Amino acid sequence: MKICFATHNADKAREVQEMLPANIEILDLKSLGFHEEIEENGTTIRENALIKAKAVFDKLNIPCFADDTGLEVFSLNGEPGVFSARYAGSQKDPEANMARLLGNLEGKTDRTAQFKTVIAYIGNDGTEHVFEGIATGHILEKKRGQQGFGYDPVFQPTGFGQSFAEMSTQEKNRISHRAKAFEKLVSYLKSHSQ
Ligand code: ITT
Repeated sequence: MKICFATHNADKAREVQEMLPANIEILDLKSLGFHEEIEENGTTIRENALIKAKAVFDKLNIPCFADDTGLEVFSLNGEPGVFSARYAGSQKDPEANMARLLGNLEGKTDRTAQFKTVIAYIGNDGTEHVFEGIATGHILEKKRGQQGFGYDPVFQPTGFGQSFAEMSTQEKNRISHRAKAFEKLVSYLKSHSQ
């Protein structure tokens, strides 16, 4: 069974492949000759994941999944959410995004937040399935740590004394929003590929 992962990132595709048995083959967009930019113009993380998966399924006609992730801060009404990558502008600069976030939280006592990953999967017959992974935590007053990417230096997961950026990749991957969503997808694919 061949399944497309709607990403241009071959490393992401390899990571998922390693979680799956050999009868399921994960192909990224490049290896399928899909080079178009997909416009992520949804108003939610879920919508964007579905937009990406549908665009690729419509073109390639094989089972396909796409992921989208955002950071939701409760006292900011869920911001940056679907705008996480370009919170401080189209240059998608993580430092500027974190600076804007810390600025917007100045003076607020509630700093609770969650990372959310949504994976949209479209099966052979066009049916849609959605898998969600959440990591709860809070936004720190200041950046801490050098690992990871994006908002990791300002996010401390619930039950831990370290920010995501102070954890090793393996530690973060055990508890992350992305890992949880992919575990759900993988267990679905395993039980539906016989
Ligand atoms: P693709 O859609 O091309 O995969 P993207 O940059 O849009 O890449 P995501 O949808 O996965 O990436 O994430 C949106 C933004 O949220 C991303 O730019 C980061 O700033 C942030 N982000 C996502 N996952 C994160 C994580 O695990 N830790 C910290 N920040 C994260």
